[in-house]
Amino acid sequence: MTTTVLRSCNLCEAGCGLTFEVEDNRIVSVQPDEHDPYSRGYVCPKGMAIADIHHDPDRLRRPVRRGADGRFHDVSWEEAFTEAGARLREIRARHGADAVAVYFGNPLVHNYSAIIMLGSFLNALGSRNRTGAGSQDTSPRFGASYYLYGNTLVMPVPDIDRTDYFLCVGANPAISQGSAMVTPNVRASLRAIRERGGKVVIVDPRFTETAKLADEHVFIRPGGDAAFLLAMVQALIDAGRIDRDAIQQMATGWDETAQRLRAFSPERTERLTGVAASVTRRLADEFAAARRAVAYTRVGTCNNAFGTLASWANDVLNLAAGRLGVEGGAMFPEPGLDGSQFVRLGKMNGHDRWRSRVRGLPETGCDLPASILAEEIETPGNGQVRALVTAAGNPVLSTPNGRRLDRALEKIEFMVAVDLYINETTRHADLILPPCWSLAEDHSEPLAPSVSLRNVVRWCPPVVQRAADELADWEILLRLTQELGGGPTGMKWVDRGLRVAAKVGWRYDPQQTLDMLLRIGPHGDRYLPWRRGINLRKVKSSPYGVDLGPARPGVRHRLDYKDGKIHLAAAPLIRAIAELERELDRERADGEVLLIGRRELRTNNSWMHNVPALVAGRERCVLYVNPYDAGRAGLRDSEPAQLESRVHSGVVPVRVTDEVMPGVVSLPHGWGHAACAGWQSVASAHAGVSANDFTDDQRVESVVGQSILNGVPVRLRRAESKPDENAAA
Ligand SMILES: Nc1nc2c(c(=O)[nH]1)N[C@H]1C(S)=C(S)[C@@H](COP(=O)(O)OP(=O)(O)OC[C@H]3O[C@@H](n4cnc5c(=O)[nH]c(N)nc54)[C@H](O)[C@@H]3O)O[C@H]1N2
Ligand SMILES: Nc1nc2c(c(=O)[nH]1)N[C@H]1C(S)=C(S)[C@@H](COP(=O)(O)OP(=O)(O)OC[C@H]3O[C@@H](n4cnc5c(=O)[nH]c(N)nc54)[C@H](O)[C@@H]3O)O[C@H]1N2
Ligand code: SF4
Ligand SMILES: [Mo]
Repeated sequence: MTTTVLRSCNLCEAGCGLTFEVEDNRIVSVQPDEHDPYSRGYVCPKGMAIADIHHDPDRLRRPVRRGADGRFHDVSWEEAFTEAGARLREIRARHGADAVAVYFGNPLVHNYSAIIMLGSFLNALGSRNRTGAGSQDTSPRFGASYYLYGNTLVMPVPDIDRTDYFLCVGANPAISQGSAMVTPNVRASLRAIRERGGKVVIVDPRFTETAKLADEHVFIRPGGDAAFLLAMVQALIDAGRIDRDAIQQMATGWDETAQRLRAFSPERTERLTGVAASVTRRLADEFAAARRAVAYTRVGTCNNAFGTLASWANDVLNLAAGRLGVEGGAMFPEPGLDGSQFVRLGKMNGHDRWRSRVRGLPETGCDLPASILAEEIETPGNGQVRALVTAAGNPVLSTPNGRRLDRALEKIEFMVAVDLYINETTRHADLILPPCWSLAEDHSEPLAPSVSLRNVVRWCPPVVQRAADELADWEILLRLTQELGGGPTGMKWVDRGLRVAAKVGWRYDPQQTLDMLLRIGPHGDRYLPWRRGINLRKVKSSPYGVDLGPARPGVRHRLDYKDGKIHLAAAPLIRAIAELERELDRERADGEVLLIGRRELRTNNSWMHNVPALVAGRERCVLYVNPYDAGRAGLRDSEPAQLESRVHSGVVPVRVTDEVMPGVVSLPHGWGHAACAGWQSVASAHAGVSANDFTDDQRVESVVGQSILNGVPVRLRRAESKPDENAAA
């Protein structure tokens, strides 16, 4: 019998609607859901391939242990948990909790039950050495939000479906589908802006797929964004186009901010940004004159020099132009499932409450920057990291100077990975604990609602039933938590109660926590039967979820600050402005070349490369080089180049194109799969090289210490050998 299951895709924030046909617990087809009220039939190639992960013969089905010969052998779940628990407890007892580091990757952000249980696991473990993908894409945004609004997870979201002027800096939503901006079918939304007479402006060192859909594209030197955005605000001040009422009503610290901004005239910032002063002034005029306008910065500005300042400057620009908290501007979601409440409850709301041992980099929202991992493992002394737990992450390919981490992991005492595959990182693990693929679990986006102006809470059932011996991510994390003496909620008295209840057959399920978060959230029923608010039962009763209506204008209702104001002039930001000012006049080396990244529609960070449909066709791991730089280095199209940074020299295939600006080269991240030849047959046949072999773990952003993955100084010359396919270790 064929059954149909509706479900939103959990591979990225867009959450497109998919329709699955299932026969005898086998997925026989995946189609776009034309009836989904939000995505209306839009999906991307990754979503269409989501079931291929489920069917992939290379995906791990059973826990495995690495033998002395480097090969992996099946073990039972019981053996695996007992061994993992014993080793982690032993290392913690001998060297303290910080000796066990934890890295959690991007897919967990789309998995509510895993993220809830990760919190309990971290609680039970008690290590301050925790880090993850968030410290490579969003920590600067979290830091800016923490200081501006008092909460890391209060983020303004561009109201692109109502704006008339979209200034998009350092994001490529036509490919990424939008980050910290839930917008199903971004391309349609961009087209609609232009159709209603509005304008789309893209500021990017590459003429991107999004730029091709825009009215105007402006090249900017990597790392120039904070200066550019501050110059935009200064241009508004010069032109007398500041919305003083909005600033006065909403914020404190404007006078100090304005005083600091004087150094950032469009003329003075020109050298750092590469954006002509006349262009900056014209864009500022257009931004002020448009009926509705919004500025938006994302990952290209975040994993970059001055990333926190750029996120901050973006909000200052919106505020100063009267575009913050208004329709068609940058608005604040008040989600049914409220991430800002989650971080408050979990005591995650903060910055710089502790620092890493070796380099003294600060935590942001409880996470340390991922670039600390290798040095914390290598550097002897009190607090040295001896064990690592990874969950849904691949830091060897996704964090800077990946080869150093690769070498460090060879020597680590003990490592456990919760992952679907044996990959460049998990191949170092003593134990790999594979969850069932997410389609065998229920689904509700835990964090996307916090960055979505369409305030929808949706819950989706599993598409297939998992096999009897499979476990979900949350169950694996719960078992590890229990091995460390903790329980599912992380609250001692509740967990004690749950243990008693378990004796009479009552079973904990993360849906209970989800229900609780919905009920105590901004739209919840507060457990009062007479209240109209939401709970999980109501959410479940409708296949497309509950629509809680449009975002409210204003910002006050989203602030954690008691004075009800946005705080503009926090000390770390003021220090960063001073630092950036010094940078404005720094001489740059002649012929400087900066490496940036690239995402493509058929890639998802470092994984999904084992799906044949997603790696078919032209080679994707190619270095884009401007004809000017190619000429200087004597490079020709389709020939290999020797690419060299402070940390690595390797051979990469070249494409000569004026899509990138002179002085900038672009290589996508997430490739470099040669080391997985025995374990991922498809990915290793399309190995490519890892961009993060070249990025530098010692160069970090100054406020939150995030990895600088874009704007890495490199040298180029003709290569003698063939592309080196990353013959790792
Ligand atoms: N140079 C450069 N580097 C970058 C970036 C860049 O722009 N340039 N971008 C950065 C960004 S934004 C990010 S988010 C990071 C991503 O970096 P990571 O989060 O470290 O890595 P991913 O490539 O997303 O790897 C996801 C891993 O999770 C596994 N996995 C997938 N689904 C599941 C699941 O449901 N459960 C479990 N347990 N495992 C699962 C996959 O097998 C894979 O091993 O990379 C960063 N690195
Ligand atoms: N297809 C696909 N979609 C994805 C992902 C994927 O791997 N593949 N990953 C997902 C994840 S984890 C994330 S975090 C989001 C990220 O989504 P986005 O925030 O849209 O990030 P990117 O697509 O990396 O685009 C960043 C842009 O910044 C540009 N850039 C680089 N350096 C600079 C700079 O200094 N200044 C400026 N102004 N621009 C710069 C790059 O050329 C690039 O066009 O995408 C998500 N969606
Ligand atoms: S854009 Fe693609 S990956 Fe993202 S939710 Fe939609 S179908 Fe899934
Ligand atoms: Mo990301």
